[in-house]
Amino acid sequence: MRGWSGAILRVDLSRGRSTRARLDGELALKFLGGRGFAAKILWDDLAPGIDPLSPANELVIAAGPLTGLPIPSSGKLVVAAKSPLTSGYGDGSIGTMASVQMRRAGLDAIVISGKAEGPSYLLVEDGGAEVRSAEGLWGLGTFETERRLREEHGRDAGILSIGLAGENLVAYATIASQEGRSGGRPGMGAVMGSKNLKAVVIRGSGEVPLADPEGLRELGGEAYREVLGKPNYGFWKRQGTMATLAWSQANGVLPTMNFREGCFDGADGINGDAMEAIKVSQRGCPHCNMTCGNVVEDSEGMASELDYENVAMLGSNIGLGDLRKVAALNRLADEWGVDTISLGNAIGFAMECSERGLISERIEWGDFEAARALAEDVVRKRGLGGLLARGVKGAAEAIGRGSEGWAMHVKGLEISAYDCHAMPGMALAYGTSPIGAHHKDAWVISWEAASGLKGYDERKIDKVIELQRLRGGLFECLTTCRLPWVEVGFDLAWYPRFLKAATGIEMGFDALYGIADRVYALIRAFWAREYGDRWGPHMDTPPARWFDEAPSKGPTKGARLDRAEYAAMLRRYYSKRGWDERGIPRAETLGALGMGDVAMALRKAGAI
Ligand code: PTT
Ligand code: SF4
Repeated sequence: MRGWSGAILRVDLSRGRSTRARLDGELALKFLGGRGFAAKILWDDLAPGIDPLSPANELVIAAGPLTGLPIPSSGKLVVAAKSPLTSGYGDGSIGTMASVQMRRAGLDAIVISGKAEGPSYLLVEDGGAEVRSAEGLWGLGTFETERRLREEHGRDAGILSIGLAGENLVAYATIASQEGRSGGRPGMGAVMGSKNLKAVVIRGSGEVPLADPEGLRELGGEAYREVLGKPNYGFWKRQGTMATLAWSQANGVLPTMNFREGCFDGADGINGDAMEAIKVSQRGCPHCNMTCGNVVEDSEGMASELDYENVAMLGSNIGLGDLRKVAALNRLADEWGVDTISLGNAIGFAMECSERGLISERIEWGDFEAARALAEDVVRKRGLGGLLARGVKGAAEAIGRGSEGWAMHVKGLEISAYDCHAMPGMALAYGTSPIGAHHKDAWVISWEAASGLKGYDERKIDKVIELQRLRGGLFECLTTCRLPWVEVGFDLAWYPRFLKAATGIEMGFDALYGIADRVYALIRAFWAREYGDRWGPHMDTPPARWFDEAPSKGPTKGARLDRAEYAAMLRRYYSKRGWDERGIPRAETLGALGMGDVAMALRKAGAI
């Protein structure tokens, strides 16, 4: 097989054993890589109902056929497991040298099960894998952990690690790399922590077998030059994702005070221009020539790498308008290995509960010291922080008294940084995202705002599906960064060409969309198998706030979603996807996607 590395490494931490198996050709062709591999492995391996924090759960680290190749922005990996936050399928994408090293080590995926006896890290080197003691690393932040492992294993080792949040099993702990890359929002870091696994270190020395190595090199060179020549390239390099903040404010979709409003009075102080004024350096993922990691000095004198989502959720969403202080919260979240989006939601939720007198703690909007202390309580699971460490859904269930109404999540995963009071298309994207409320699968909002289409127009549904196929399917399975396409207009037509040069296989967009649909249907089946009777359209419905309360100012003043219209839109979405009225893929749909076995399993479980 060309293009794929050709092997999957399985590590059982309980037994301290590892095995290397050949990559199954059918798996590669039907699921491509990355998210596709992860979904298939987790579906096949996990018994329904397992505790996500038990040894029975598996952490899958997966590459795709383009990962780590000399083409634009290919240094990404998918990290996936059953989520401790949502009890459904969870994954994330992380930019890391581990992606390049994994391919050099001849691996397409690493599947980690069991639980090590004590604090450990996994060292993967070419053919071998070894579980080593991490006694001296347990309790350290992700930056220091990585520095120490780098001293031991070399500057270019690929390292994924967890911080305090992962060790303490915070339900939205992430996996970190390179002091500013973080992946696995739905608690992938907690899954590592539950296995006593502090880090994974990967080193390889081989080459990926390619169908046309010379052709790929030439294509890559041409592609890098094309990225450099894009008109938006200069601005992107200056501001990266931070440019989105001014756009969100102008369109009234900037999460403000726990998504109560879509405009923030202090937005100018935390936008891309404000960031540029204090920017000290820039960094990014391997193989990328449009690096977007903007580094600033934070209020505690430390380097912090900023992205839009982080700044919106730890800034406007908690009423904080001082960018250096926002940067300090962001840097601490990276050190502790906790998701900034969920953390910003949790703090905003707590501030609102405090304002309404539902909790005894006083936490004012915009109070940096209180937010910092609360964030530390979350990762150490102390007091109110312990409650918030479950996520806003879990916290609202414990607090009660109507607080579910402002717990901003879908399926238990906190909403990322786009307010949807006036954006039904984006609300549908959040509602139907395969991991819970995340924008990565269908960031339809910029198109929706520019389209001029009103309300619940059918074309919005089609656009959500198209974007899910491209972003959630193509990019997550090829496992490369989607930002060259999204942000500077790098042509999608490059990707089938890269794939042909890497694998020798000609796949057009129809075939690639077919793979995306298969992966989507399988992830749905995973959720349905887990949730049984508790599954239904309510799981795909955004929080009450967007239906019941309207923003008081800005371009979206007075806007709110309509329940009946949203429900009708969701039904149309299900029907277009070949899913039933509960949002579960029909047996014929699964059959047409070559997954008759999945239909049988769902029938046996009584789900269809
Ligand atoms: C991603 C989510 C995002 S999406 C952001 S900022 W964004 C937040 N980043 C966090 C962070 O940082 N630290 C932290 N402790 N928590 C964080 N939580 C949030 O996590 C990221 C970039 C970005 S920046 C985006 S949009 C794109 N996402 C991609 C994707 O999802 N797939 C893909 N094939 N390419 C992508 N390219 C871009 O990558 P999750 P990263 Mg991330 C510090 O992980 O779980 O997917 O959630 O991976 O290496 O940090 O790059 O405005
Ligand atoms: Fe990483 Fe940004 Fe480059 Fe994408 S564009 S690969 S997120 S540095």
